[in-house]
Amino acid sequence: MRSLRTGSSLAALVTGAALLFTAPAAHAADTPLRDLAAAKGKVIGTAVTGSKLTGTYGDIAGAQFNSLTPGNAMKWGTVEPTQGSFNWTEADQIVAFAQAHNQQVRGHTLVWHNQNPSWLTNGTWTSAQLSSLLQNHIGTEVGRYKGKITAWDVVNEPFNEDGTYRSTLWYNGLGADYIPNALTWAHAADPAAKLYINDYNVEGVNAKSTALYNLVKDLKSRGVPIDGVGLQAHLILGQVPSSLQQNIQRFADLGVDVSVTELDVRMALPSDSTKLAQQAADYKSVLNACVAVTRCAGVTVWGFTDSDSWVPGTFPGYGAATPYDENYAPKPAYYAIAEALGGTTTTPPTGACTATYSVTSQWNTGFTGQVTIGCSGASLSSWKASWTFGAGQQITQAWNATCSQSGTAVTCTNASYNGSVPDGGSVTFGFNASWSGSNPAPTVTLG
Ligand code: G2I
Repeated sequence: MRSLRTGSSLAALVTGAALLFTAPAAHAADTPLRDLAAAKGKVIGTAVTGSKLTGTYGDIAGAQFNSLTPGNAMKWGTVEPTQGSFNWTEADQIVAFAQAHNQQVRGHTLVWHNQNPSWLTNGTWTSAQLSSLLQNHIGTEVGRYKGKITAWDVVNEPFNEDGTYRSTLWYNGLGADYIPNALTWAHAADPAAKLYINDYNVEGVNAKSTALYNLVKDLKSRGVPIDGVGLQAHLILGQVPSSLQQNIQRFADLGVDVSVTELDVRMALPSDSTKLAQQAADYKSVLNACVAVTRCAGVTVWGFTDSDSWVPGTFPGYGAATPYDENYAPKPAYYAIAEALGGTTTTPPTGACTATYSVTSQWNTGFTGQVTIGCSGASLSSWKASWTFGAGQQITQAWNATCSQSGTAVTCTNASYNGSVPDGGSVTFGFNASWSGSNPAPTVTLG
C-alpha cells in the first residue's frame, strides 16, 4: 500500500539534481567588452534609455560598453517639445551616467526628418526662418554639451534608397546646402566633436552608399567639417552585406572615420538555437569588418537587450535582435562580439540542455521518480539520461523512456515519440523503483 510522506520530509526527498552539458554561465568572469575593445583601440557602444539606467540594465550598460548613444533623448522633439521651452532631463542624465562610468557619448541626432516637435513640422516657415531655426537648434544643443560629446550624428538619413536626396522638411526648404551648413554650425559650437553623417542601408556598396560616398568626397573637397560616416546597420538575419569591409575601407580612404552606429540583427520570432548561432555569426562579421579597418572607430548596438529594442514595435513578428535576451542573459551574439574583439569566452555560445531528477512520491518500499530534460539555446533530437543509484535502489518500471539497470548504473533512452527536445522545450519521463534505508538523489548525466 502506498503512503505518502508528508510535510518537510517529503520536501526533503524532492530534491533536484541538475547537470548541464556545459559549464554554467559565467560571463561575469569574462573580460568586459569595453576592455576588449579598448585594447584594440575601438569603441563598443550601446543606445540607451535614460530612465532604465539603474539595476541590472545600468550595471550592464556601465560595465560592458565604453560609449553610450541616447536612443531618443537628444532628438529635437524630446529636447524642445514646445518652441523655446527645453527639456534636457534625460539627455543630461545619460551624459552624467557616461561621465561617471568613464564612457564616451555619441550625440544623436541634430538634423532628421523624424521625431521633430510638432510646432516645427506643422509650422509655415520661409527658408530664412527655417535656416535660422536649424542654426539655433544646433548651436543650442551642441553648445550645451560642448566638450562632453565625442561624436555627433549631425545629419541623419538624408538619402533615398536610389541615392537621390530624401524629400524632407530640410531638403525641401533649404536644398542640399542644409548638410554643409549643419556641419559648419555644429563645428562652430564644439570644434572638438567629430561630426558624422549617419544613414541606414549604406553598409554595403550600393547606390545609396555611393551617393553618401560622393557627398562626403565633395564636402571634403570644399573644406566642410565632416569627420565621419555612420553606418547604422539595422540588419536582417543572415544578410550582412559581403561588401561591408570594402565599403568601410572606401570611406576610410576618403580620409574620414567610419562607425557602425546602430547595429542590430533581427529575426523572425521565436528565436531558436540555429537562428541565434546565425545571429552570432552576423554580429561577428560586422565586428570583424570594423576591427580590420584602422579608421573604423567602433560599433554601437541599438539597444543591448531584447527588452529595449525598437524592432518588435516596428516589425511585428520580428525581434531578438540584440546581444542580450529580455532577462539580460548574454546570447551567442554577445560571445561573438567578445571573440571578434579578441576575447576568449568561458561559456560556449550554444546554450545547454539540462536534466533534473526528482522524487515525486515515496512509500515504505518504493518510490516514483521523474527526470525532466529541458533545453535553452540548444536542442536535442534524441537523448540518453544516465545515473548511478548510490543506496541500492532498483528500477522496476518506467514510462515515456526505455530504462535498464545494470548493478547500480541506470540508463534511460527516449521513447520513439519524445526524442526531440526543442529549444525552449522540455520532456519528462517517470519510473518506479524500490528502496530501503535511504534514497539519495543521484546526479543525472545527459548524452
Ligand atoms: O528606427 C530605428 C532607428 C533608425 N535610425 C535612427 C534612430 O534614431 C532610430 O531609433 C528609433 C528609436 O530606437 C525608437 O525608440 O527611432 C524611433 C523613431 O523613429 C524610436 O521610436 C519611438 C516611437 O516611435 C515612439 O512611439 C516612442 O514614443 O520611440 C519613442 C520613445 O520610446
